[in-house]
Amino acid sequence: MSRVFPDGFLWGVATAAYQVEGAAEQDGRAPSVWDSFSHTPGMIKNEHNGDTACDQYNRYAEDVALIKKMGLGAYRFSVSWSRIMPSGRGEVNEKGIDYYRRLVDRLLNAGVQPWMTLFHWDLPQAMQDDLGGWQSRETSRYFADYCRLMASRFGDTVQNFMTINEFSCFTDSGYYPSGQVFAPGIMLDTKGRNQVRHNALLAHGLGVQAIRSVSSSARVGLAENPVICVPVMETEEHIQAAKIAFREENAHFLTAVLEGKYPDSYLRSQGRDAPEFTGDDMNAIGSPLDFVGVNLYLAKHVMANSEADSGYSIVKHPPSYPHMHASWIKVSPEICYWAPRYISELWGVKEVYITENGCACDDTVDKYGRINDTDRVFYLRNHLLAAHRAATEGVPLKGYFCWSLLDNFEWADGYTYRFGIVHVDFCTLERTPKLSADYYSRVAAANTVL
Ligand code: PNW
Repeated sequence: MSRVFPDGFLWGVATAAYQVEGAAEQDGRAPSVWDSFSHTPGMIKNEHNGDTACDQYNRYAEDVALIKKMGLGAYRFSVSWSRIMPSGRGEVNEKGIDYYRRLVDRLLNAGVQPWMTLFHWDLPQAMQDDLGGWQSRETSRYFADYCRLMASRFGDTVQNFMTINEFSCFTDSGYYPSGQVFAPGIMLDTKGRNQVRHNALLAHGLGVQAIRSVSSSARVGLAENPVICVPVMETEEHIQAAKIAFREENAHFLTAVLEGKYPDSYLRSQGRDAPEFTGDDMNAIGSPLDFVGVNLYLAKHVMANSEADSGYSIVKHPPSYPHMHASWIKVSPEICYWAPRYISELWGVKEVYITENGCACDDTVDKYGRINDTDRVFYLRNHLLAAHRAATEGVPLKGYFCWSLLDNFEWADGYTYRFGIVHVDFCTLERTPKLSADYYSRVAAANTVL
């Protein structure tokens, strides 16, 4: 069986500002909710924070050189909003703009496409303090202003913009935590949570419109982590059930974005807790996109169930289900096939990118100073086989970004989980490519699963 990807398939790596940049107080950057949260005792494992992280702000040249050496075609990074606008609105910090200008220019000179995410969870703290963060629609409007600014400054050099990374991780986990608690770590009631979700969707929609209003060449998408429904087995009834589930389980995020409306079943199920919204909101939220990016980590296995009203049920992972070092990363490579396929079938999306996929491994450095992360290579190979299946069966999957370029600040887990294909020594900040970096770079060069 050929394992060659279609010509032009894009091979990239991804990171996010708060996880890699460091330089928390350099050149006029103001704190984000993640700075405050990580400095609150008890919120992050080992009281770690992103003050220094990988120091990419000062070492971006070295990191771009690594990407170039690996022969990759794209780097997906995010912009720290409070570096650009310290209060989230109003005054622009030109030194912040300059940093991303330097990064983008360096990438372009290295032949690497910059893929810019505008929001990866690090809301300016001032917007939390003054407006109540995502509880306020004002935040959505200010986000659009920030998007307009970035598109007007970078529309000539950056072709691909993503508005928002993963709605659930800064709405549900930030304002209605069940399990993981993320910034700002506030507990709302269901109605409040639903309004926060809506305001986040609105920010995305207004952001898309704002970018398009100043740049006719910009391509706009988002990077969402949908609930990834996969059939328990590939028979017609389970495949259909998982497809219905994919739309229903994502009703309040991806489905609303791609249909420009909340499914009736969602509004009915929320009853009096349903969000308040206008028709204009929904028109903005449903703004056409040039591509849909999905971050793929773990499956929800779905089976057809004629006894359930919905026609399906979700099967819990049995206790012995295999997982990687971070135990929430269950191994289900088929996510890289079913998510792109269902997205194209349900909504007619013409370009899908896997904007993140990867895993944490318990990496060790051997006596030669090498990190032979055969488990990460195993993980990548199997996920890439599933992506290859999609791309060669006619699903419009156009590229893959590995999470992550570097070991970095893994949110509430601090530095305890390593997701990089390049190892970072957090004492010296030295970068050492792992076996998986060698593997991934050969895959990209051959455009083939190896
Ligand atoms: C993503 N889940 O987060 C983020 O985009 C990255 O910043 C992060 O480092 C990476 O995945 C690894 O955690 C997720 O529970 C967090 O399904 C949680 C989930 C998925 C993605």
